[in-house]
Amino acid sequence: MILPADPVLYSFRRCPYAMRARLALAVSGTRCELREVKLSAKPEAMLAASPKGTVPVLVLPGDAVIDESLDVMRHALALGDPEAWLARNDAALIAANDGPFKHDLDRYKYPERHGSDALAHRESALAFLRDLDARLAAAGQLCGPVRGLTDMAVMPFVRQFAAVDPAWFGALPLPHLKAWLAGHLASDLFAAIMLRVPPWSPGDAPVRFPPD
Ligand SMILES: N[C@@H](CCC(=O)N[C@@H](CS)C(=O)NCC(=O)O)C(=O)O
Repeated sequence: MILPADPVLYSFRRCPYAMRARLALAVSGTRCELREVKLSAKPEAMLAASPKGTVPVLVLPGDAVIDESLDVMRHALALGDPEAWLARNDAALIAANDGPFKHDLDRYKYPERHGSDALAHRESALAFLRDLDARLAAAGQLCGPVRGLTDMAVMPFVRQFAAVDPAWFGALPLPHLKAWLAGHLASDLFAAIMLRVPPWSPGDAPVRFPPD
C-alpha cells in the first residue's frame, strides 16, 4: 500500500533521462508512486508541478519538485546509496553525454525532424563511444570496476544510440562498450525499472515503484 508520504515520479518508460532517474531511485530503495506519462498528453498535475513539461519530475511530500534527471539521481542517492554510486560521478563525462553526444544522437535518430545529416552525426557520436570503450577496457565500468552514477547516467543514451541500427552497432569494433551495454541491459536492476505500466490518469490506483 502507498502511504501519502511517498514522492510521486512522473516518468516515461523509454525516456533516457527518466531511465537514469528510475535507476537511481530503484538502487536507493526510494519508494515512490510511479505515474507513466504520455508525452503527447502530459497530466495537468505534472505541468502544475513543473511547467517546463519534461520528464522525469519528482514531487516530494510537501510539494518540493525536482525536475532535472541528475538532480533526481543525486536526491535518491543521498537517501540511500548501497553501491556507492555517488563515489563514481564523473561530471565532465556526463556533461559530454548530455551535451555533444545527445546532440548527435538526436540528429542521427531523427534527421527528418532536425534537417540533419544522420551519418555525419553518427560518425561524430562515435568519437564519444570510442572514448567510452577505452575507459571500459581499462576498468570494466566508467569509473572503476563496478557500476556507479556515471554508468547509469550515460547507459540509457548509449542504449538509444545502439537501437537506431542494431546491426550496424553490433558490427562496431567496440567490444568493451558492447559488453558493458549488454551487461546493464540484462541486469535485474534494468528489468525492474523497465516495468510496463499504462499511462496515469487522476484517480488511478497508485503504482508502487520500485516493484517488489
Ligand atoms: N534536462 C532534462 C531533460 C529531460 C527531457 O528532455 N526529457 C524528454 C523526454 S526523453 C521530455 O520530457 N521531453 C518533453 C517532450 O517531449 O514533450 C532532464 O535531465 O531531466
